[in-house]
Amino acid sequence: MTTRTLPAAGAGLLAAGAALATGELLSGLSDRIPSLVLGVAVLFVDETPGGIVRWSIDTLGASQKGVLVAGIVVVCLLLGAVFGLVARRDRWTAAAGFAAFGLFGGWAAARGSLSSDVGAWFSAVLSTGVGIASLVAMVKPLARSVAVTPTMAALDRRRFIVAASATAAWGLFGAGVGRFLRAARNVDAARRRLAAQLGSRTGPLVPPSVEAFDSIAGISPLVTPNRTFYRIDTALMVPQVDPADWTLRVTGMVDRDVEVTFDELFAMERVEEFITLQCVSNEVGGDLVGNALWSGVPLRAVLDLAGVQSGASQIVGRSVDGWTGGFPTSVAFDGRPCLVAITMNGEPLPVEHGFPARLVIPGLYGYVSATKWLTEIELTTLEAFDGYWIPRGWAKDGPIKTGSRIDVPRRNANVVAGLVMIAGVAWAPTRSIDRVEIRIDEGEWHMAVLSGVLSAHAWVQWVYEWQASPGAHQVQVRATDGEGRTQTGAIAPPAPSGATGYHTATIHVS
Ligand SMILES: Nc1nc2c(c(=O)[nH]1)N[C@H]1C(S)=C(S)[C@@H](COP(=O)(O)O)O[C@H]1N2
Ligand SMILES: [Mo]
Repeated sequence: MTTRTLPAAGAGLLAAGAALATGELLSGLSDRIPSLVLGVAVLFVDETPGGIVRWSIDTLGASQKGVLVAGIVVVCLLLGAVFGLVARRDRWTAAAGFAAFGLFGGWAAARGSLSSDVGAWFSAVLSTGVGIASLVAMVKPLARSVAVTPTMAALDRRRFIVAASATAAWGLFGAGVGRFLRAARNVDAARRRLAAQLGSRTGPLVPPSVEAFDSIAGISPLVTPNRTFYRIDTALMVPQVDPADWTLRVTGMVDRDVEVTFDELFAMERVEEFITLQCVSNEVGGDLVGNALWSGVPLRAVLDLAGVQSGASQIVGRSVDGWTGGFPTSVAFDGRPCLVAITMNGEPLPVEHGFPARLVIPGLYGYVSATKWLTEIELTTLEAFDGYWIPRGWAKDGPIKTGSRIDVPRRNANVVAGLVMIAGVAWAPTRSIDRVEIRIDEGEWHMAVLSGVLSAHAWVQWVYEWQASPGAHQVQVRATDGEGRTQTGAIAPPAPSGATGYHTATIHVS
């Protein structure tokens, strides 16, 4: 360990930071240039075995993305430090290390379908160049300072400090400005314009004829507000899709390929429906489920423009970032309101929920059906293509299982003996809910009272008034769908086709 170990490692770290920041700055300057860091992150999500991705999505949720990106940056900086140490002896090897890294970043970013390959490689070459140049500028004076006079050593020290400061400043500038520019290039303005075009809704979302139990403290509202609606997707950066540049193509086993612009879609007749959407990863009692009023063009109408060929047994939705989900063609023609949705609860789709258009298919888990940032609908066969999650271990079919959840009292809540409200929601999209029952300490099942019904595809709220006696009690819920089938009490995990079992809450009564 020499006195120059730390400066050399620091030089490498700063050079790597400057290289990454250059990439961020370039990606901020143009839509056509992808972020190298995000490219690597996407590669990671795409190529790790299903279990790891699933684990990170389940356990880290939305913050998973930030953690992944931060991890990649840290690894890059540490590798830069190693290259810095190497550079003391051998600048060529260090430069080759940077180049290899740039190559990897460029390749990862070019794989992504969101921007151009040329943009990715341009960014990779320039970023690598900045990294190598700044490393050399810093290491040169470091390497020389062995065999010179004290005055020259002092001069070299000054040169090192100047080069290191300039590199650090560039890194901070590039990263900061890059992120700022990227944030400024979002589609909020386009979304506001669409909102104005749609006009404001008059009246509440829930029709006056439908009784809601929203006044029960702690119950899930009958309609889930957009800002609290769960979000699940593989997108590391929410795709910013301007309706002006957007088209929807219908391809594959169709009589003619069609491509509709947003204005053309907007001009088509729209329908609206309350539909409960659920993620297959939702645990019993979990919150990856929500109910919204969606409006859009019936999927059928869009398919009819292209003419679906007989034999096309699967409809695949593809997003601008390449994600896919597929379901049987029959679903689009069996009468349920499948939508190419453009609004959610009376507003344009929030950007995280698929602006400007997404699929909403009643009765199917999101992973096989609810393609956000939709850009292509491909007709194919069930055998010929598997959507994103299928090779990662999830079932090919994804019908939503009948579910019910206790919202209040909260788990492990303390309540006072006497009359206690037990309340929650229950859903069986396309089949509707017939009844909800409650049992205490595995006793008899008791009928709960149901709220009004928004649609056969939407959840209902339920409430049961319980005469609670002191002690710890176990409360369970089960629902029966409109076809007379009651939820199973058999416990199954979310993978591969959705969790089952009764939601159970332990309640302490004093
Ligand atoms: N483009 C894209 N669409 C997607 C996904 C995705 O990863 N990418 N995830 C799906 C999954 S698994 C679910 S559960 C729903 C969630 O929709 P939400 O985020 O609007 O609640 O979106 C579906 N659509
Ligand atoms: Mo999901």
